[in-house]
Amino acid sequence: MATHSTAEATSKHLETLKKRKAWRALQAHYKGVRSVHLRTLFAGDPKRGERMTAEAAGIFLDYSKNRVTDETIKLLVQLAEESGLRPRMEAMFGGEKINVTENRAVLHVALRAPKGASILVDGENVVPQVHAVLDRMEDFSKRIRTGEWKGHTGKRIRNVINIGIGGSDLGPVMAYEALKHYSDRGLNLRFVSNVDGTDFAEAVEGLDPSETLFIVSSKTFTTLETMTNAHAARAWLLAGLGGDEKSIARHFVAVSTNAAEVAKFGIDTANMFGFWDWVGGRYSMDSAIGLSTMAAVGAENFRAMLDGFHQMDEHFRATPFERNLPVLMGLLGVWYSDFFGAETVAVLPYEQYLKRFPAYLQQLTMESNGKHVTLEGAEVSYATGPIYWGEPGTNGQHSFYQLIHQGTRLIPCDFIAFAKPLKPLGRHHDMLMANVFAQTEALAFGKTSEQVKAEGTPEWLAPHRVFEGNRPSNTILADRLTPEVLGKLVALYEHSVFTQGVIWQINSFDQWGVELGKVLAQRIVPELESAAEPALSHDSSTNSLIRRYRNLKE
Ligand code: G6Q
Repeated sequence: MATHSTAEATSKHLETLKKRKAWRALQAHYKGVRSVHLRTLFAGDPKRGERMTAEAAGIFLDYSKNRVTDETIKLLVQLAEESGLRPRMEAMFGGEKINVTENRAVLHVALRAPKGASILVDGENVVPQVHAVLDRMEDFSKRIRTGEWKGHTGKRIRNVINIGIGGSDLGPVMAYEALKHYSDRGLNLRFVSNVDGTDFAEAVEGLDPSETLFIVSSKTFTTLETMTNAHAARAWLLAGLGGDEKSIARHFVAVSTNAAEVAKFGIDTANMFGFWDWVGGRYSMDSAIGLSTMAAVGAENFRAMLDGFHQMDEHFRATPFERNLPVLMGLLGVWYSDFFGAETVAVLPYEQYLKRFPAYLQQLTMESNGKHVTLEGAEVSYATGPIYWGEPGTNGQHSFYQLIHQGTRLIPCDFIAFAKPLKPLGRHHDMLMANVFAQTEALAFGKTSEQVKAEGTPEWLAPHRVFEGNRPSNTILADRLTPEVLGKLVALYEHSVFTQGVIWQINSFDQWGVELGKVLAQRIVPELESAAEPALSHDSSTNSLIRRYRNLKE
C-alpha cells in the first residue's frame, strides 16, 4: 500500500527496535543510571541546570531534571538516527503517503506553510489551496466580526456554536480557551460535541436563534454525534425562526471535505470551508477546522498562530537532534516508557488559559501512539504511547500531586509556564511561578530522612514526611501565551509524538481503535428503539444490560 519511496525510506529501519545497537546500549546503560539520584547528578555537575537546556523560537526547555546523563542523551539521539527519524521526517514534509493503513499523506505542516512554499501531493502543490481557504476563512470571519453577516431576520450574529467531535472539537475548544484573552467578547462562542442531548441543550440555553450561527465541523460529514447534533441544531433554529428553510443558509456553515453530504444537509456549499484527506482530525486545528478560532480571535491572530506552528516545524526539520526540542522531548518519553516502565505523563500548564490543553494533548498523543502493531503489522514487544493527563497548576497541587511526590509510580511531568501573565494582578504571577519552580525542585530533590528529623519531626512520623525525590520533569518556559506561542507549543507536541511513533515503528496517523465501538453502537441503537422486544444475541452481560435499560427507560 505504501508508495515505493516511503517503503524504501522505512524498510531499512524496520528491523526490530530491540535489536538496534543503540537500544541494546541503552539497556545496558539503564542498569547503571536507574538508581542514580538527581541529587548526585546535580552535585557532580554544577552547570547541569544551564547545560541541559535547549531553546528554539522563543520556547525554552530545561530538561536537566530528568534522570539522564550526557551518555543517555547521546544514546537516545543515536536511537533516533538508527530508527530513521531523519528520512521519516523528510517523507512526512515531502508529502509521501506515510499513513500507510489509510494510504494518505500526513501534511499538517502544509497548513502553516507560508505563501509561496511548495509542498507536493501526487504532483500537485497544495500550498496555494491552503491559502485560498485561509483567505475565504478570513473574509467570513471579518463579516461575522463586523456584523456585516446578518442572520435570517436581519439581526447581527452574536453566538457562534461549533458542532464537531474529536479532532473537530478538541482543537477548537482548546484554542478558543487558550486565546480567549485575544477574543472578541461581543461574540459568544460555544461548542457541542457529545451525543448526550444535554450538551446541545446547554449550548443553546438562553440563546436567540436569530442571532446564532452554527459551524458544523466534520471532515467526513457522516459522524454520528456531529450529524445528530447538527440535525438538532437545524430543528432548534427552524422552530425559533418560524420554520423557514431559507434561514438555514444564513445560520449554518460547514467545515468539511465532503461537499456532497454538506449539500444534502441543506448548507450552501458556497458557505463550506474545505480541507483535505492529508489532514488528520487531531492535526486539524490549524485548518478550516479552526474557523471558530478565527471568528473568535480574528484572522491576524490566527495567522500569527500558524506562523508559530511553522517556526516550530522549521526548527524540527533543521536542527540537530541533540538540540531539537520535539526530538528531545520525544526521546525522553521513550526513555521513561520503555526503560523505566513509566505508564503516564502529566502535563501541567501553569496558565489558566491552557486549562483544556491536557485534554487536547490526550487525543493528540494517545490516539496517535496508542498502537500495538508496527507499520508492518507485527506485534510490538515494547511499550508504546503512555497515558497523558493533567490539570492546570496550581489546582493539581492540592489534589493529585501527592501521588506524584510520594506515590509508588514514576510519573514524568511537563511543566509549562510563561514569564509574563496576560492578566497581571498584584503578586499573583510571582506566586504562580514560585510554585512551578518549587514543584520541580521538590520532585527532583525531595527531602531526606535526615532533613526531616533535623526539623524535630518525631521518629515515627518521619517516614511520612520524607520525599524521596528523583522524580523527573521538563520545564517549558516561554515569554507570554500569544497566538504565535500557542502554535509553537502544539507543534512541539505534534512532532514529539511523531518522533516517538518513528522510534516505536508504529503508524501515528490512523485510529482504527475507535472503529469497533462505533460499529457495535450502530447495531445496538435499533435494539434500544424497537417497540417489539428484540431478539438479542450479544454476550449475557450486554444482553441483560440492554433489557434492563429497555425496562427502565421512559
Ligand atoms: C482524529 C480522529 C477523530 C475525528 C472525529 C471526527 O484524528 O480522526 O477524532 O476527528 O471522529 O471526525 P469528523 O471530522 O469526520 O466528524
